[in-house]
Amino acid sequence: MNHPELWQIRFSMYPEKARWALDYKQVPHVRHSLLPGPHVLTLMPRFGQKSMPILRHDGRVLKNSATVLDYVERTWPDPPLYPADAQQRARALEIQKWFDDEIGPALRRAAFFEWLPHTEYAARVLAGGLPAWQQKVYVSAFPCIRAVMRMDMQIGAAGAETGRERTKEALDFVVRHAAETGYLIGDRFSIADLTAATVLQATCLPLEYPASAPEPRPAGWQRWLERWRDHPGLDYVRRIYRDHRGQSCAVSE
Ligand SMILES: N[C@@H](CCC(=O)N[C@@H](CS)C(=O)NCC(=O)O)C(=O)O
Repeated sequence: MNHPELWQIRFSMYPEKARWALDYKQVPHVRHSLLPGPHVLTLMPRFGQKSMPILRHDGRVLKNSATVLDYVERTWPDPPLYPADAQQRARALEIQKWFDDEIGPALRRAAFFEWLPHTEYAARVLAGGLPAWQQKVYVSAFPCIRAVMRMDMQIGAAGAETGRERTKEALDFVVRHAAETGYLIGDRFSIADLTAATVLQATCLPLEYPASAPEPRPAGWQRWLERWRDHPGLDYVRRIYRDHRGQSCAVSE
């Protein structure tokens, strides 16, 4: 059986979009989980790109989460993630693009600003699931890896401030636009909700998110979560995860 293969980081938003779409459509797939840092050595020689998700299926290689989701939608159309109506579909894809290109990177800068300084905690979450000795090696290497991540994602105090503003803007957006039907487009779950909930999951860590965020949490990370605790947008994120995330269809990880 020719299963699609997904290259991913477990604890990350854009690969989560791809996992969710495949799980939602009950497509069995193989996940290759990589660690930030060493991932470059695996991906660059093979795909000439270091950012994930990357999906390989039937001789095709799809890069970038929107392209991956478009392929998944066309290849396994049921249940649909794209609205049937052309205007609604265009609007849903616009919302996906806004979350992908603007909100995601801004939110990630703000969240990582609080999260990355906690070496042991951050490295162990990223290396979750690996044997203890590999986690230990990763913790030791993490200060160097983190320096590259900070440069790559332009993480700093100014970006964190903007990131918090944009996160609030996005939470306000979902409250406003899902007020009538519970969904961002029309009256059913679509790619717009999948993307919004995925990008915003870091504000409330829904139970169904398939990566762990163990307690006790370091102070900065706890402060980030408490900042959003009373925002009504979290009800939307948790509800979308609870009602639509579904079970993993990974055949091996
Ligand atoms: N716009 C891209 C963003 C992808 C992205 O930033 N992926 C992150 C994981 S959340 C990544 O792979 N980072 C590692 C790197 O770029 O080296 C998409 O939608 O796929």
